[in-house]
Amino acid sequence: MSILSRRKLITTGIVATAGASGLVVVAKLAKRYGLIPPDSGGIYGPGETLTYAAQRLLTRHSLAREFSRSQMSAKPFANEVAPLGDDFKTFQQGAFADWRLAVDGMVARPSSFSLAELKSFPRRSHITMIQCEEGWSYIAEWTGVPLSHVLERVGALPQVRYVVYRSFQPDWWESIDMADSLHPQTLLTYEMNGGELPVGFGGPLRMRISRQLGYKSVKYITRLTLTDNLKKFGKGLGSSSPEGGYAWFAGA
Ligand SMILES: Nc1nc2c(c(=O)[nH]1)N[C@H]1C(S)=C(S)[C@@H](COP(=O)(O)O)O[C@H]1N2
Ligand SMILES: [Mo]
Repeated sequence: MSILSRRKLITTGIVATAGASGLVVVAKLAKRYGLIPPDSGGIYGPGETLTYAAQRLLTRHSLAREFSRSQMSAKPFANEVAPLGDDFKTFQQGAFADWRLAVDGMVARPSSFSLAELKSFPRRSHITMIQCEEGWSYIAEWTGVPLSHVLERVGALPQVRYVVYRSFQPDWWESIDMADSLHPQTLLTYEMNGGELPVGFGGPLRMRISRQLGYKSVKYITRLTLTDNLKKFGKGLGSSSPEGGYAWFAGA
């Protein structure tokens, strides 16, 4: 949590310097521009709103730092995941030929894509750092199709405000706003460091969110749902993270 709490400290510092009137301005702006995060209730709620609103007002289009090839980590660390089970093994034995990405919700054309189809779409790579909330990090090259391209392809409706993404592991699901969904570094990745994305790192398909902590980069993606309202998903807090005590917005 160190990065998050440091960020909160900085944002809180800015606001403290700006004085009480500054806080009122941020709250008003947040409301006016719909910058209230789904986990804005509870004791950390005002802090979450402040962090999210300030970030979106100041850095909506900013890029995560990209590194050079020589800075890539020699030994990236794959965080352990819960056992994937026999159904996953069956997919794996078939070289994931049967893996599908379903796209539904507020779209003109609900769709389902194979990996081969996703790989035939425009591809982008970036060498960025992934940081776990527990403190460790590594730098790797990620390659995949920009999420924005998939959204365009399925005909995202103009009312869409969030993309919910789900994993083969039902306990792992997240959502992001349109600033991140349309962000050029947000990729549905299928390659890492120039090779196939290993299962340990989320293969065959992993959402890579470059500007947020590692837990937003969910592994084993199976479904995207476009929505204007996060209340109907899980406990209504936007993702599984706030249900476990972590922030929905994890700007790193
Ligand atoms: N499906 C799934 N996605 C996941 C996780 C997980 O356990 N299952 N762990 C998350 C966490 S907490 C982090 S920090 C990163 C770790 O990424 P890495 O294994 O590439 O280091 O993946 C995230 N995505
Ligand atoms: Mo993590």
